[in-house]
Amino acid sequence: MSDDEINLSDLSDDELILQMHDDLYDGLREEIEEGVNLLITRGWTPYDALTKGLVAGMTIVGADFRDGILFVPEVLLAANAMKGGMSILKPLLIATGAPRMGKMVIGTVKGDIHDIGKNLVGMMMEGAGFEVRDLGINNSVDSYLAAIEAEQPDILGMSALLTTTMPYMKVVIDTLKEKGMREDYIVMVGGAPLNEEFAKAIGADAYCRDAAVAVETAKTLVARKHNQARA
Ligand code: B1M
Repeated sequence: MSDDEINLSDLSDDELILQMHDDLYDGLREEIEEGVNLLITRGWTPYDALTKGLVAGMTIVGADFRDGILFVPEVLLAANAMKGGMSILKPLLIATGAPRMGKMVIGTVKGDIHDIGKNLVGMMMEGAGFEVRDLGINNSVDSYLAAIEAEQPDILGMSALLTTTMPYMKVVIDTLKEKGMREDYIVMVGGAPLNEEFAKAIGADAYCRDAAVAVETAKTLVARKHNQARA
């Protein structure tokens, strides 16, 4: 290690978080993994490590991407570093021993390859006791339909990060309606460019601002669905 290299374990928690934001920005996967491990050994909850260390760092990357300061290759490196950190947190988020809550099929819509947020939602849902079938990115209507027919989930979750791909969610929902299947599933949607109004307009059951909201919404809507089924 050269003299000017930073030893992450020498940093206070606040300094470590700021350093992790820098390391995420620079796409340094190993450093991010080390930072996440350090936070966990210092007693941070996986959720706090995720939101304060990784998600907050990715917000800075997003702003500079928007402003033309960062470009796709750099953002890909940042995304790769983020995934490194998430892979450490995933088993910790899942290992809560939560009771089985229901099942969700989730995927990013056609034309869209953003998957970090969707992966996060999947992890948090698993951590809350949901069984999750992740369809990955770039899903066509047929892909969603095949998965829900095979899996018979309680919830269909769709993610879109682009204003050009978010309308595809309506295509999926309209197809469910045409096939008389819409009422069989709770449809939850999310992604940075969406909002409540959009979700309502396309006929989704709920818009989820983030992964924590997705979990709470899923719990509420699944409980309501099961109560209706019993009535
Ligand atoms: Co893209 N990209 N990108 N990108 N990218 C955005 C989305 C953008 C806002 C950047 C910007 O300009 N500021 C912009 C979209 C603008 C717009 O549509 N108006 C943009 C663009 C333009 C593009 C390209 C077109 C760039 C280009 O090629 N010129 C291209 C498109 C590729 C494609 O999809 N066809 C592109 C490519 C990429 C990379 C491949 C480089 C990379 C993706 C890597 C990956 O995902 N594996 C990338 C990234 C990383 C981003 C930003 C910087 C970060 C996204 C992210 O991971 N955020 C993003 C800027 C931003 O969003 N601020 C940007 C962190 C994540 C935790 O948050 O995904 O919002 P998020 O998920 C949250 C909530 O939204 C919610 O919960 C999550 C967790 O809390 N949520 C759900 C998400 N999905 C949900 C589903 C649910 C519920 C909740 O279901 C129930």
